Order: sequence, then structure tokens, then C-alpha cells
Amino acid sequence: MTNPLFDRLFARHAGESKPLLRLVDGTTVSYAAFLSLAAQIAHLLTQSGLQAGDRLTAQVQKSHEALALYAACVQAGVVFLPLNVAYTSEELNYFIEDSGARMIVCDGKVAAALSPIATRLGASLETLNQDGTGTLMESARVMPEAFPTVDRSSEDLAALLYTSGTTGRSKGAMLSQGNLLSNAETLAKEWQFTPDDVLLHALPIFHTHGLFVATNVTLVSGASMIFLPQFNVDQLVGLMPDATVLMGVPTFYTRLLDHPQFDRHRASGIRLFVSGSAPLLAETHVQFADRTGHHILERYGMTETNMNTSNPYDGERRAGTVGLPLPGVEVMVTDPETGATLPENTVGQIEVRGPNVFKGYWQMPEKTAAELRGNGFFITGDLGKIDEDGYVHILGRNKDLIISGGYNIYPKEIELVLDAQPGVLESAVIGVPHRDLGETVIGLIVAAPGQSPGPEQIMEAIQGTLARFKQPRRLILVPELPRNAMAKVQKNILREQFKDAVHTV
Ligand code: MLC
Ligand code: AMP
Repeated sequence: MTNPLFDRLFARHAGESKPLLRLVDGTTVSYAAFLSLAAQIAHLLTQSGLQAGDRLTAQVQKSHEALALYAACVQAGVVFLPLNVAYTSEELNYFIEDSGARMIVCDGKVAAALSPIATRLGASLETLNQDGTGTLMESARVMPEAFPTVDRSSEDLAALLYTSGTTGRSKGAMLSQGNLLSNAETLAKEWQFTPDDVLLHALPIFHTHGLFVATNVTLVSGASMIFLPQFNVDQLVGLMPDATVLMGVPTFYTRLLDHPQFDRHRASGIRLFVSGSAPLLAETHVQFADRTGHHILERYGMTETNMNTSNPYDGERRAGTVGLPLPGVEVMVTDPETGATLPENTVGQIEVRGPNVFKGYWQMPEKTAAELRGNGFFITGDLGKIDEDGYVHILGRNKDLIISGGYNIYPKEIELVLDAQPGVLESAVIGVPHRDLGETVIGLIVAAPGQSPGPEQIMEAIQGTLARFKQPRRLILVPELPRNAMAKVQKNILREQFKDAVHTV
């Protein structure tokens, strides 16, 4: 009887009074209490008719109950599908429908909007608010505090994480128990985690970074987390002396550097600062080292692959690189045209293979076949090179993607919405440099003949359709879009022309 992910992350801590989480109000949740909560929720899932392999979507604010919902899904063999809290009801409907969810867990505020789709799919609808109130916990709290763990194998799915696509349609990346467990174990070892570690957790728990990297590594090591509801730089600086590790997106580090009280003394108890999800400027790495004496450890990953490379814990952390392939992970650089492997220091597309690489896109065999080769290598869509010492450098993207504050935004999805607005002939969405977020979104609009669409009216009209973080920070009317001989919009020209369109740099 086994469930590898549950056994290694959770079950081995049964009965431990040691704190797993320290919450912002100073209270703690022990491993034992957390596991009891997870068991109660697991009972509720099975009593609601969910079976192994069924999908559960969760769009809920960060809380210890929300994390226990993840553990409960693993224990009950249910596939966990966490969703960004910023998504609109329109966006949510797609994920729920596409995944065929059997249970929808959401904040009480959006329950009415999701009730029709729950009814249509015959799915249960439960609410979970940030303070732990709502129907989920009301029903779960009366359940037994032990649950017979459902058998699963390494190959069985543990999670489905949606990632937008270049065609504008989001794809569900199928992650198996083995994908998640192998990566958690590798990272814990590489980054020398021990039960004495205290991770300062300020990331959202609906993405790979905050859920699988930060949380799974903590759990597999038997360490603890200071669990903050969201990123707040003052709070981070204040709590830093109580922690030993911080994981964040580059925006965390630029904001820390902007904070007047953040200095060497504040950072002295931290043994490891990790950055990922977006490029960390070499300049930020150097400034951080000057200010604190710490070299940020940059690593590289994706929703589809978990983590692929990491700068070394011991050894040179090379600014502007994402380090070396993790043990068990193969990284190669290939020619985008021919697929041939390229020699060192030659720029091409980055491909990865290993136990971390996902099982394919949910119900999209053609897309899976286009990106996941028969030999197991996944074509990441990132461009880069491997230098003579084996360090991987990410130098661009072969996919039209903007990364803003660590969130991925696919221009195509936004262009489809803009193009549908009255008076718009066509649009192009690009990322421009942004001091705080790395990149930010702007939209260039071409008016239909005889029309003069107003940027403000368009912004108003897209509010309910696109999550706020995806909405352009500026819409600019242009007479036409530059195109190449193949009629493809030349975004590189637009990026250069509008690089100062948002004044933050
Ligand atoms: C918030 N806003 C953003 C934004 N985050 N806009 C663009 N890009 C973002 N990333 C907007 C809100 O909609 C709001 O708009 C305003 O900014 C303030 O909101 P906030 O919630 O107060 O923002 P803030 O706390 O400043 O958030 C910034 C942030 C956050 C960087 C802390 O975005 C964040 O936690 N990012 C981490 C994302 C992450 O976990 N990525 C990992 C993906 S996994 P308005 O107009 O309403 O005021 C992955 C794989 C891997 O990539 O390798 O890890
Ligand atoms: P996501 O789909 O949200 O998982 O984002 C994955 C993408 O984030 C990768 O394909 C990269 O383009 C980018 N990414 C992640 N980590 C890094 C990093 N350290 N440096 C540069 N880009 C990164």
C-alpha cells in the first residue's frame, strides 16, 4: 500500500508536534495538526464522491487550510488544480470545464458566479475563505482526523497546472507524483535543506514556485515555514531574522534592495536566497551581494518541468546564468530548425529530459507531441546556451511570452480580446522593461477604417474578461503594425520603438 508523494512529504511526519507553519498572527500549526486537517478534508472529498484521478479546482486565498487542501488531494489520490486568485469568472470557467472538475473550491465571494458551471458539470461547489471559514471547513471539521491513504503510483497524476499557450488557449500540464517527488528530493539535497531550516514563504501557492519548489522542499526535509498571506516587503524585512531561507521571484529582490532597513545585519541569519521564475538581472545579483554579502542562487524551471537547473550551493553562483543541470536532468541546446544538438557556447533552443518532466498536456495529444519529443526531451521554448563550464544561460524566448513579476502572460490571449473590441482592426501586445516587474504589458491598437476606438473604453470593456495582471498598463493607437515579408508582425521592432512607453526604468 503506497502513495509515494504522500508518504514522503506528509505521512512520515505523522504525530510530530514540531511546527510546520508559523502564521502571520504568531500562532503555529504543527505537522500533526496539519495532517489531521488534511485527513478531515480528504474524508470530505471521498464522501462527496471524488475518486482517485478526479480533478479538484481551487481558487482560494493563501491560508493553512488551502495548503491542507493540497495535502488532502494527494492523500485521496485526487488531482489538485490550483488557480491564480486574480482570474476572472470567465477565465475560471474555461479551466473548470476543460479539466472536467468534480469539485470546485472557491472563495465565498465568487461562489454565485461559479454555481451555474458546477451545476452543469455535476461538480460539488465548496467555499473556503482566507480566514478558514466557508463550507469546506464547516463540513470537514466534523470528520475523523485519520484517513486511509489512497494507493497511487509514481506515474499517477498529482496535479494539473494550466499554463497559457502561444495560440491563446491554456493547456493543462499533467504532473505525476514522481515528477513532483523527484524534484523535491533533488532540490532539498542540492540546497542542503535540514529539519532546522525555516523558509520565509511569501509566494502564492497556486504556482510551481510557491507550491512545489518552496512547500514540497520544506515538507520533504521536515523543515518549517513562516507562511505569509502575500508578499509585503516590510513584513519580509521584519521577519527575516527568524528565517534561514528565502525563495522569491526577482521582484522580491529588487524591492528588498529598495528597502532602507534591509542590510547585512537583517540578512545575516539567512543561509540561502533563491531566485527564479523570471530572469534575475546580473546587476541585481551584484547589488545584493554588495549589500548583504550573499550571492543569490538562481535556478531555472517551468510549470511543465519543475526545476531543471540550479547554480551550485557550494561553488560559483554565476550572475546572469541559471547554473548547472540538476542531478538526473539532461539539458541540451538544439537548432530550432533541424533539431540537431549544438556545441557549447552556441545559442539555440533549450530542451530538457528527466524524471521532473511532465506527462503531457491534458487532452491535447497534438500539442503534447509538438513539444514533448518521443525520446523524452521537452522543448522549453527558451533560447540559450551552455558555456564551457556547463552553466546554462537563458538568452531569449522562442515563444511569444511576457513575464511580469513572475507571472506568465501570453500576448496572443490578450490580442484576441483586444481584437474583438468595437472599432479595433488589429492589435499587438508586447512586453516592455519595467523596473519593478521586469517586464510589463502594453497594447498597440490599429483602428478599423473610419473608427477611433478609445483606449479608456477598451480598458473598461476588458475588466471582466482578463485578470488584472494581464491587462495592458498602456494602450497606444498606432496607424499600422510593422510586418515582415511573411506578413508576421515584427514585435522586435515594436519592443524597441516602445521600450520607454511605461516610465519606470
Ligand atoms: C500584482 N499585480 C501585477 C502583478 N502582481 N501586475 C502585473 N504583474 C504582476 N506580477 C497588480 C495587481 O493586479 C494590482 O493591480 C497591483 O499590481 C497591486 O497588486 P498586489 O497584489 O498588491 O501586488 P504585489 O503584492 O505588489 O505583487 C507583486 C508580486 C506578485 C511580484 C509580489 O505578483 C507575486 O507574488 N508574484 C509571484 C508570481 C509567482 O509566484 N510566479 C511563479 C510562477 S511558477 P491594480 O491596478 O488593481 O492596483 C514558474 C516556474 C518557476 O514560473 O520557474 O518558478
Ligand atoms: P511558467 O510557465 O510560469 O512555469 O514559466 C516558465 C518560464 O519562466 C520559463 O520557460 C522561462 O522562460 C522563465 N524562467 C523561469 N526561471 C527563469 C530564470 N531563472 N531565468 C529566466 N527565465 C526563467
